Amino acid sequence: MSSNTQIGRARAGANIALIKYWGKRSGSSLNLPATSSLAVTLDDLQTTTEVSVCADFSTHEVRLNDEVVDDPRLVAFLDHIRGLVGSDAPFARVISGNNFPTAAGLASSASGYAALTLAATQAYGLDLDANALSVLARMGSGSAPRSLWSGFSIMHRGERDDGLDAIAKPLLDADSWPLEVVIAITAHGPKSVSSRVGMNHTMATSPYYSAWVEHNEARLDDAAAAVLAKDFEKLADLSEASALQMHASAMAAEPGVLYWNSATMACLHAIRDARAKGQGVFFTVDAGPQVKAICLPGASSQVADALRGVSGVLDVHCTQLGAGAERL
Ligand code: 2P0
Repeated sequence: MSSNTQIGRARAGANIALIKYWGKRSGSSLNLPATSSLAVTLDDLQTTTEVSVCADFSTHEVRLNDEVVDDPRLVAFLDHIRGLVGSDAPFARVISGNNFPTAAGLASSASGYAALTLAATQAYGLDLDANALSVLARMGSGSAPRSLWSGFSIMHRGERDDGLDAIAKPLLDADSWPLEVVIAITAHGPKSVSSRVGMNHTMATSPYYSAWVEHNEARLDDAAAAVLAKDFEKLADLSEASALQMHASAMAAEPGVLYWNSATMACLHAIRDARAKGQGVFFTVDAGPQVKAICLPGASSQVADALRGVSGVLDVHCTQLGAGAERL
């Protein structure tokens, strides 16, 4: 490798939204979300990324989990960062790895673009503040800015056309309320419909889409207050409603976007049953068939045992809340 190679390295945890993002503001190419969202960053599901930039490279090249990826979205993202440096800036080589399944409904694009944002800006020598990093990460993936922060964060939809206020802000760090997360894997392999395709199709065809946006936005302030007050029951009610209404809007699209399988539904009932018996747990489901159970500190091992016993559950992972993305 040439001696004028510059390298950046970073890691980021996946995040799980409790108040969901599903849909974009129309009429913009800046990937602006239609709704604000509130999420928790996870400790154990990590992306680690190294970016090298060098005048000898004639194109961008990306390797994910040891395989070359030909993804126009990733190339456009790298080109955008390169353009911030100058039209004669060098190309980048990216080596990235997830310690968890990619594109399976476990928020790999969030941790991926958060880690890539930090590593690429370091390699290109760009000194950006937290808000500018958020803007950049959002261009890659609307959920990615949330992974820049520890514990609980809010991704604001923003009002400006230039997207400079569509950024994530920290709400409460992981140590201040160490909730636990149990993930029930109900299918292996990538999901059938990507988040981006699923949300665009919902926007275009679902009669419930506008109701979803209106109700979800109204819920965000209450959820943020519940986090700050550590009011688990309130957060549970708001989060389950957000997840179910997101999926209801997607299912009502034409044709309907159906991410769940029968084990997904069985897990939701198991978690409802556990909660009815007094356990501190609630569910959320993202764009895929996996179920995430959010648990009060100390409650996850009992919840994990219950989910292991659900027919169709293939695997169960437990994780704590984690730190925000960082350079290595
Ligand atoms: C969320 N999801 O709030 C929601 C719930 C999936 C279901 O954010 O198009 O991969 O790259 O901005 O960030 C997934 O959306 O979508 C997502 P793009 P992204 O976690």
